[in-house]
Amino acid sequence: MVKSRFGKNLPLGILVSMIAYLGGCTETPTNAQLEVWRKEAIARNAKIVAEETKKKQQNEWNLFIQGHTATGQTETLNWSQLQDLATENIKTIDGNNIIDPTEVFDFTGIPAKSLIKKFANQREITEITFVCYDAYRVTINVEDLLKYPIILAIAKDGQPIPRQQGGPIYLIFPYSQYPDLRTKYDDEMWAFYVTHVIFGTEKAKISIGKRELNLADLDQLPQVNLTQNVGYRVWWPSDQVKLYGVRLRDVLRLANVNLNTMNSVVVRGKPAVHRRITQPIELATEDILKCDILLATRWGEEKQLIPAKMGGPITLAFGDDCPNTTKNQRWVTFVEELIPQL
Ligand SMILES: Nc1nc2c(c(=O)[nH]1)N[C@H]1C(S)=C(S)[C@@H](COP(=O)(O)O)O[C@H]1N2
Ligand SMILES: [Mo]
Repeated sequence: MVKSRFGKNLPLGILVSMIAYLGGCTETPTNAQLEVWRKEAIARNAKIVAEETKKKQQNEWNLFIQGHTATGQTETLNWSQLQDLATENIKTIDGNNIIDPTEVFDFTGIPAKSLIKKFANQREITEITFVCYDAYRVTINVEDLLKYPIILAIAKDGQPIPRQQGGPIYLIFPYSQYPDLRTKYDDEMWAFYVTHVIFGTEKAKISIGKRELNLADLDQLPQVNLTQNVGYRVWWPSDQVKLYGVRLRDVLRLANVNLNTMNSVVVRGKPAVHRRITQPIELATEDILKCDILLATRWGEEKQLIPAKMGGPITLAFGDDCPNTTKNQRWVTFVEELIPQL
C-alpha cells in the first residue's frame, strides 16, 4: 500500500489507475463512470484488507511443543520459525477431500520426525498427541512418525491452507505414497488447525491464582470415583467409564480459595476453545458445593493415569448427581487453570 496525499492508505493499483487517468485522458469522466470506479476501488480495497487479515491470523498462529521436551520447557514456534522448519513436500490425496477423493495435492510442511529429533526427550516417549484449536486430538506412535513422512502441513499447492480445509496447520499422512498407512491411520487422524504437539503425557499440574498443585497434592485430597458415560469428544469408551479424582471444591480449598466469597470459577484447558474469554467455561459456586464436579486424574478398572491421548493428565468431569445444566457443559480436557471469580 502507498500513502496518498489524501492521507489514506490506497492500494498501489488504485493509485496507478488514478495517475493513468490524470495523465492520459482529456475527457472529463461522467458521474456514472466515477461511481463505477469508486465502487471498483472499494471492492479492491476490501479484498486486500480481507487478504491481509487472513495473512495476519496465520502469522499470529503459534505451535506449542509440550510434554517430554528435551529442555523440559514448552517450546513455542512462531509462524516464521514454522516456515523455516517446513522443509518437506508430500504429494498425496487429501483424506478429507469428499469432492474428488483421487485429487493429488502438493503439501509443504514440518515433518513430525524433525520435531521429535529437535525437541523431544525421545527415551521418555512412545506416542505423540496433536491437539487442535477445537479440542480435537489425535495420537500417533513415535515409531510410525519416524518411519513415515507424516507432516504438519502449512501450505497446499504453494498456498496457505484455508481454515475450512484444515489450515493453517493440518496434520497429513502420505496416503498416496504408502496406501497401507490408511488402514492404520484413517481420515479421522487428519487433524485440522493443530495448536499443540505433546510428547507423551505431561506431568499433572494445575494453577489456581498463584498456587500450583501437582499430582501428589491432588492425591492428598479425599478421593472420589464415578462410573458413568463421559462427555469428552473423542477416544473415550462410549459406554460407562470409571473415573477417579478429587472434588473441585476440595481443590479450591486446598489453594486457599474462600468459597463463601467466590461467585464462580472459570476452568481453562489447553485447547483454544476451552480458553475463550468470550465463552468461558464457568461453574457456579453453588453447583460446586452441591454436586460432584471432579478433576479426574485416573480412569478405568486398572486406575491408570489419564494419557494425553484422552486429554489427560487432568480432565474436568461432572457427576450424575449434578443438574443437567451443569453436566451438559463442556467436559474440559487438558485442564490447566482454575480462575476464581469473586
Ligand atoms: N481439528 C479437527 N480435526 C478433525 C476433526 C475435528 O472435528 N476437528 N474431525 C476428524 C474426523 S472424525 C474426520 S472424519 C475428518 C473430517 O472431519 P469433517 O467431516 O468434520 O470435515 O477430520 C478429522 N479431523
Ligand atoms: Mo469422522
